[in-house]
Parts: sequence; structure tokens; C-alpha cells
Amino acid sequence: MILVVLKNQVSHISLFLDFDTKQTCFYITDFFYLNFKLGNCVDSVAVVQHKLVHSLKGGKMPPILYYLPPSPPCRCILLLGKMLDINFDLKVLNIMEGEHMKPDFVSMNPQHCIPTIKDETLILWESRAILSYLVAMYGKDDALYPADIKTRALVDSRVQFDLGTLYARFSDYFMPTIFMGAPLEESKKSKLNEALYWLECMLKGKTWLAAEHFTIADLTCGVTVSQIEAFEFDLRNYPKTRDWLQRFKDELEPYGYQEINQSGADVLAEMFKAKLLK
Ligand SMILES: N[C@@H](CCC(=O)N[C@@H](CS)C(=O)NCC(=O)O)C(=O)O
Repeated sequence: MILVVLKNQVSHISLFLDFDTKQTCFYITDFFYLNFKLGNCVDSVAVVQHKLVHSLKGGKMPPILYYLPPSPPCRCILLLGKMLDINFDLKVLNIMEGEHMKPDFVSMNPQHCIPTIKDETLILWESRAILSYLVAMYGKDDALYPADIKTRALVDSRVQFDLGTLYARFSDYFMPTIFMGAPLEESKKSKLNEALYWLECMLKGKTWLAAEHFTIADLTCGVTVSQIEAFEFDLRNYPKTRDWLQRFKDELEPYGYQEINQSGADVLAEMFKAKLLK
């Protein structure tokens, strides 16, 4: 067994690499979370370890995900990443501080929105397109985005319903208050209720939105409805939606639901409440 010790100059961190097994077999550090510099990016010890092992194995680097934790479309990607065991190279982009308008990011994504991923030469934004790409590229099977033409058509229909109707109406109703302190508008509330009624109809006699099992349609719509619930919007008229939302939470519990989705939903809910009280 050959061991190579990589030492960091500024601390006592060392990585021991076993060239026979191509595994990092041991590392010592004074401070586990201490960051140090590798090339041009600041990475944690765990990330550096992952990158070194990955490059020794000759595998591709994991996709880079530009994101902000509370953003609902970013939460979808993080949850799917956990389901597919994708070890994203995470780059927080604080849109509240204008980081998404910096030239480096805008030259990559002129629409300057998150989530955005970079997977080797592919740069992709629009969360729902990212979801289907990641399942196709990293899924062990097609369950989350079924290849069967008619099932896929239903998944696409629900995913596009979320983009163009459910999330759009949710955003139209709540976001002006959250970001500009504008008063809530009754006409926009009715539009959101109409979309929720349509979702309720889609769930009639069904466990999941588009297939016999959980798909990316449930993921994207579920994140939207969980945010609506966190804003304490009245969901009493939608019993099938509430039952499905509970199944959605249970399904994602092993993949960090609380930490990834609920905590982000709560952060936005706090921002919303703070604006309502003003
Ligand atoms: N349809 C897009 C929406 C993305 C989006 O609106 N992202 C927000 C954060 S939640 C953003 O990046 N806002 C900054 C900007 O668009 O300039 C998706 O689902 O990815």
C-alpha cells in the first residue's frame, strides 16, 4: 500500500491517499470545518477529499449547483440531489446581495436566476428542466421521470402546470408582499385558490400526481404547496391535497425534508409575516 500525504500549509490538515484502493483512507485536522484553498476555490476538507478521490478514480466531477437555501426552486434540486445521491459542488449565490448580477454569473446565465447547474460543458437553468436532466443523467432508473410515453406526458403536464399556473399564481400573490411590502390582493388570492382547486381535481382517486409512484411532478408541485402551507394559506377546502402533501413529506423525510425544505419554507414564512406586521 502506498500512502501519499497531502499537507495544507496553513493548518495541520493532512489527507492520506491509498493509491492501491484509490480511496482516501484517513485524514487529520485540527478543526473539521476549517476551510482551505485549493486552486481558485475555497472548499471544506470533505469537499477536497471528495474531489481528490474523484479525480484519482478518473470519474467526472459532480455538477456545480448555484443556489440559495430558502429559494423554492433551489430546494427542489437539493431534494432531488439527495434522492439521487448527487454530491453537488454547492455554490451559494446570495441574490439578496446582488451576487447573481456579477459579470461572471451573468456571462454564464444571462437570465441571472437560480437554481443554475454546470455539469461539465452543460449550463442549465429552469428548475424543472434541471430535475428531468438530473434524473436522466444520474438516476439509477427512470422511476422519477418515467420513460413510458403516456406516463411521461402526464408528468410533463403536471410539471408545466406548476411552472405556468400553480407556482406562478403563488408567486404573484405572495412575492410582492415579501419583497416590496405590497398589500395582498384578493383577486390574486382567488386565482391561487382556483389553481389549488385544479390540483385537488388532479388528485382525485390518486396517491401521486402523475403515476402510481412519486415522480418529479410531485416534487415540484409539493415544494410549491408546502410553501403555501408555510404561509398559513387556508387549505381546508383541499383535503386530497393535504393528504398528498403529508405523503410528500413522508416520502422525502429520509432525504432531509426538514433540513432542506421545511427550514427554507419557514425562513420565507418569517419574512412574509414580518412584512404583514409592518
Ligand atoms: N422558473 C425558474 C424561476 C427561478 C427564480 O425565479 N429564481 C429566483 C430565486 S427563487 C431568482 O433567481 N431570482 C433572481 C433573478 O431572477 O434575477 C425556475 O424554476 O428555476
